[in-house]
Amino acid sequence: MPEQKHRAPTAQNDGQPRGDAPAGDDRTGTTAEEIAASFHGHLTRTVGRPLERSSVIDQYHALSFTVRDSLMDQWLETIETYRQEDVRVLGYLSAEYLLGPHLPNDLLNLDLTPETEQAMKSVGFDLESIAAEEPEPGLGNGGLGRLAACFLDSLSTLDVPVIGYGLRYEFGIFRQEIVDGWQVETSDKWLQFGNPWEIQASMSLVVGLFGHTETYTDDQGAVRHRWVPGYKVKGIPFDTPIPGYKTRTVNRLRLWKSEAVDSFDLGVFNSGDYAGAVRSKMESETISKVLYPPDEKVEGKRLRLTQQFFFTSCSLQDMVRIHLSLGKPLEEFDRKWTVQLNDTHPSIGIAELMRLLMDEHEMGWDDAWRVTQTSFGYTNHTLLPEALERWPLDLFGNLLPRHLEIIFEINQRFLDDMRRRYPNDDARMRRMSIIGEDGERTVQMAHLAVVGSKAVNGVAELHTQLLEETTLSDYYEAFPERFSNKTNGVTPRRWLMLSNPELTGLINEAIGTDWHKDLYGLKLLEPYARDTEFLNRWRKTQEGSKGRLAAYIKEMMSIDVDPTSMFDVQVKRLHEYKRQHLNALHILSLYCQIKSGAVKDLTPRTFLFGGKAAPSYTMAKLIIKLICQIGALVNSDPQVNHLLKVIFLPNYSVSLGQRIYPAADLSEQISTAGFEASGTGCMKFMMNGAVTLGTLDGANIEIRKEVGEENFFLFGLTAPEISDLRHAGYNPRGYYEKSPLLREALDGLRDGRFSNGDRGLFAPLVNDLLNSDRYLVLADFDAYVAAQLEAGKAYSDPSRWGPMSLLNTARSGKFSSDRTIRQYCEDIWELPVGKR
Ligand code: 26V
Repeated sequence: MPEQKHRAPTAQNDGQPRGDAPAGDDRTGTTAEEIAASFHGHLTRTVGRPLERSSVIDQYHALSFTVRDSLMDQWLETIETYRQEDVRVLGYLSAEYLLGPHLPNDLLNLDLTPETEQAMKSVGFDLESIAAEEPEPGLGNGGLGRLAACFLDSLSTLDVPVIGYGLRYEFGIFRQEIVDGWQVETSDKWLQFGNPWEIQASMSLVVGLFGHTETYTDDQGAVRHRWVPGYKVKGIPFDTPIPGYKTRTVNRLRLWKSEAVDSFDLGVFNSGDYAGAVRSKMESETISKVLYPPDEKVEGKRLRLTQQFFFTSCSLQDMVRIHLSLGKPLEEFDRKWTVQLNDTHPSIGIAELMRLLMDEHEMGWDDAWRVTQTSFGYTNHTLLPEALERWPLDLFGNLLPRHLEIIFEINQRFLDDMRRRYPNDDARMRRMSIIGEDGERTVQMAHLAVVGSKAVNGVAELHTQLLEETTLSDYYEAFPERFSNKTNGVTPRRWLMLSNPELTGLINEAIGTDWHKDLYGLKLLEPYARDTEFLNRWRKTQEGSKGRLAAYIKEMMSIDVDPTSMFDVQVKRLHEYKRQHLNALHILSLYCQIKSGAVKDLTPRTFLFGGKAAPSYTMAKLIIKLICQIGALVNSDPQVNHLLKVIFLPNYSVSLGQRIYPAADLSEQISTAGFEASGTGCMKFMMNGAVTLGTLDGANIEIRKEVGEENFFLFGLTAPEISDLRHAGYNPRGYYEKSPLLREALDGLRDGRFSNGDRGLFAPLVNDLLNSDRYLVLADFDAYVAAQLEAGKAYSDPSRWGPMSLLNTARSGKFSSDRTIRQYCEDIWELPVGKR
């Protein structure tokens, strides 16, 4: 749909200016006066508060309803266009969406920010303060969920028809507080004051659980199977409009809430069992209650599988329902729909679509398999073996008995086929089976996803290569044509234009605005890398962002940081493979060197950290404590604190990220090579002009290729070197003994020098590093210190740093999620991309 700022034609409004129509009657007007009138209308009629006694949260609700009105017209128009053009649609299945605040983003995409600012001013309010009231929908843990949100933005911007499907968690990712240096989790009640961005659709679907299966003969004498569930729950859809940037396309995100089929058992209630009467309601509602952190162990395992099945079944039933309502035969399901599995969480969908087609719509196995297998695509997001989902057979069969039968049959037919291709190769058959037989028997969801999909992809070049060579090598050998790489990307709307309006203004001034929809257009900035005057403005702009972050730190944590110091930032989930402790050990080493007088003229640095640790991940929580402990030590020491500051910013989130990326000088991407599938934070830093210090891992490799090796600080072992080292036998103690800096830092930790004499506090961490060090922190330490030194030197010379920073932005075009989505559309989804 073409770019157009004005209102959609409606029955009352044919798109022509309406002359004397009273202001306030049209709720989708785009002038400041019309927005103010609509806002006023919502404040009084929808929220029910007079202007003068309204709270900021009332104002936030009224303004959100105002913006939503504009979205709804375009939404209806989009749906009508899709219907008339009978378009192919992407069903994107994801257990997580980390959307971030809607209001400022939707205003940007609708191109209504200046008018809305003016409208709010005209009624005596401030848009920024109103927007600050929005609770962030934190329906994800990290990169995987944020990627899904960036994809939705790009899909709408490129006019691609999609329904994003997921779970409407009542409690999103926990809020993180830091108490005495330790992470403390509190629940995230993001829905407590209502959510103006969602609309409950007036329908529901039923999902079965537990029970047994039956075989019967139908009227035509055919033998059929059916599932008799022991328990049923209702799925209620809540839709959120997803506008594209300067296009009239508004797609939908449909999130499912679970409810009891009968919310209240009156019979049981009348018999006097009051608690029993509400129990089933509570159990049903538990399904969409909480977002799981990624490392929960046995507890909750069944609930997690239930969540996955619940939202996947609702979503597929919804697609089938829409398909049939269009009068289409289910044999053509795969022509109308392409279904993407965002990791294995929704991969039970392969068995569920088979069941829907065969048991509920009487399709034969071969047709159902053809439709299923050509409908699905699977994206893998991690190589960590402990993160690959495997369900114990008895748990799975108890909850989903019919699906287990279908999976057994898929597996049998698949292995029969493989046996014909690889005769007498039992070892290969065992490796490829969907049913794992090592120890406890399991259903291996990644195997099901590969067998049941037409396309499999990794999320960065190295990651895809490692998938093909290691984790999924047997499958790659059998079906190489199914595999491809789709390097991740991030939306430049949220991560540059919205979060860094100052830099955006400077770029627009220099090269115009074509880059907003084609990020490769940033290349036009390259000549400015030789323009001293422009580089000065570039630096000033970044210092402005650093100043604002410094003010935020002062307000939240009462700590002064110097905006002219180098901002060295690591923000991401806490995990040992991401090696926040490598960063921390380096800071400790600098501290020791300053104290001993070995180092005097250091480039002043502010080390910033942020990120959440999974609640049961003890080592990750200890690493947070370590960072905070170092912060307490360093920040209060007058001998050191003019050179070093260490800040752990609590409750890292999308909105906090938007404050941090524009203020970063150095982007820490220091995972052990081969472990970070892609990383997407690295791309947000790069777009905002931060220089990367990193290993050859994930998307870092491609960032370095784009920006040039002279504009990237590289260190550390490569993935093949690590594999060789492990084979030869890795001995972390050897590195400890050889490196005086490392010895000083680790010994200090062990002796309690940094923890007021408490020798036990960091012992688990030190012992782990010295005795096993699975992520090779010690092997990479000296190289990391050297790269840090080099980065510090470069920063202290503005004539060197300025061009580096600018070229990072100029060469970040590849890392727009628009590019990623175009590749999925072309290679996997077979979907046309709208005109730019
Ligand atoms: C899951 C688990 C579960 C068990 C314990 C350890 C652990 C560690 C990580 C995970 C994450 C699984 C999926 C995920 O979030 N992957 C991330 O996906 C991003 C988007 O593709 C990508 O940029 C990140 O590199 C990748 O970690």
